[in-house]
Amino acid sequence: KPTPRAHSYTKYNSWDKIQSWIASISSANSALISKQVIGNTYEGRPMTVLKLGKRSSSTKPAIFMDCGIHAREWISPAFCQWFVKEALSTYGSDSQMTSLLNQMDVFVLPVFNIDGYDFTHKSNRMWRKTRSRKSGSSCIGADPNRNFNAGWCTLGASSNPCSDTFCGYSPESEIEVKNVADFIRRNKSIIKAYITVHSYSQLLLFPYSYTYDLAADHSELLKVAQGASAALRSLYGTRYTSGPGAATIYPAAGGSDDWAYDLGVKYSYTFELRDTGRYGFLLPESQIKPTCEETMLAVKYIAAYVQKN
Ligand code: ING
Ligand code: ZN
Repeated sequence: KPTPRAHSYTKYNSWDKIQSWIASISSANSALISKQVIGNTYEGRPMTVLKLGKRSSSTKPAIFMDCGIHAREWISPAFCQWFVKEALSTYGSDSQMTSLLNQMDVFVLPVFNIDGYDFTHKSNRMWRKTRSRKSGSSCIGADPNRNFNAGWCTLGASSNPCSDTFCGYSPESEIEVKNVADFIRRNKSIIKAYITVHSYSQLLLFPYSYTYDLAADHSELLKVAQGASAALRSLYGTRYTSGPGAATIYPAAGGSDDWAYDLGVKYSYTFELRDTGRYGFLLPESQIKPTCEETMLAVKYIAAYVQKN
């Protein structure tokens, strides 16, 4: 058995490293973490959701968070790893984290689009989509954030399989999307918030992106987003803009946050992490720590709000 080496939270880890980390962190913290495979990716890699929270005799409400929907947005999986580490290391000392994990569970999917993420490490750093194939097209993959069943393929998405925003052949045609949607549907009664982490642009978005119509909970979603952005900014002065996706970034149908919201998950947010374009997807590793630290404040702000509401 090889000597275990410490996991680095300030590097962009390969899928192989993240997979070993998932196994070791959950076996070393069995009082606070359990894991479950929600299905396999197109290429057969296991999609593992970590459940963080103190064991309880009663059913707890939960928050679901995913990272790495898009392959090239490397800061996103780095944040999910950071979040898990911070949750474990501050449980028992940070009163907010302790109370959160006592009262709620947080489901974390560290890498949603594992096949794509692996491909960006081995072949094409700028790949965005999944890696699924279909006979009749030589182009590979669909955009998982256009493949959810929310105004599917009506706006800001392409029906051309060669496009980077290809919506797929049908809603949930991508197995990764189906696995996550099935998990959230199965746990619909306990999931109170959905958080999905992307990069870049420094935005905190909420529904809708598939229409310019305002969500029924627009003012509350905006108020919470603005509070979270202020918390984030308090650490290093990083400025985030909050608003509904369509008006704030661009109209785009088939996104996960819109789908979760329409399913009934009221607090549904998309983060677009650092930066605003200087490095873009190629954010230097030196920015992993400050980006994750400030993002923790925003996620904890949302979690605390959801916990008391
Ligand atoms: N941005 C998101 C994208 O999928 C988005 C923006 C958010 C679209 C929510 C739809 C719904 O295009 C990035 N950087 O991926
Ligand atoms: Zn993205």
